[in-house]
Amino acid sequence: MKYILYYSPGAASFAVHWMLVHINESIDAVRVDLDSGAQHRGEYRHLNPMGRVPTLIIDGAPRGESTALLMLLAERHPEADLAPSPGSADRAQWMELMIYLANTLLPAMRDWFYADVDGAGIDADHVRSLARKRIEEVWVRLDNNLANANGYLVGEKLSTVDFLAIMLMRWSRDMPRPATDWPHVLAYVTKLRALSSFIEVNEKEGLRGWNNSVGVAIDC
Ligand SMILES: N[C@@H](CCC(=O)N[C@@H](CS)C(=O)NCC(=O)O)C(=O)O
Repeated sequence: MKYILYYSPGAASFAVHWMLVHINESIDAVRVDLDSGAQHRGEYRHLNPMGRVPTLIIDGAPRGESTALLMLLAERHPEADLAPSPGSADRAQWMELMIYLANTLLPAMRDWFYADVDGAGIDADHVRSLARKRIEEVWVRLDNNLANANGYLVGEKLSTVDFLAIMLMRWSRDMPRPATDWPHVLAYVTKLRALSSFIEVNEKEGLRGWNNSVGVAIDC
């Protein structure tokens, strides 16, 4: 049964969309207009009670949470080899980084972008200030990891961690210190943005900027 992905360009759905493009899965992609609040209305709220993207319909059932979806897709498509197999040397690091990004970076990003909406507006600057600190701590850690790596965050090859990390690094592009301020992160981003699947998913989502030929952000 074909996957149906509910997405918004460049949003938390991006990593899932990229992985599906990368493994050549033919999907139905349905755009959710976040600006008009479509995520909080009607049928979509039945699919995703929190009113967020992504939602991926898998065998007829709606599933959410980008990190979980990446892990699930890796399990469903072992031939794509996008997660170290259980018991392998790299498995522990893969799990640790997937959870670290989901637990630490994603919530801090949410705070950075949604401080005014999710909390009391009066506290928003303080929330953003703490979020920025947490986010930059992650870039420091990943930069250190990448200094001793071979171009990928886990082992010697592409994995779901890279889809997730690149999506989150992209989100930082208009922050006071984007992830690409860190030299090993910059080299890593440059390498992964050259992947044909990255270029293709950007085209499919209509994203401009933050690629190796332009490097300047235009869209959200
Ligand atoms: N933890 C969730 C975060 C999802 C999320 O916050 N998505 C944002 C877009 S990046 C969203 O749907 N925002 C719409 C809203 O909150 O109204 C995941 O990783 O899937």
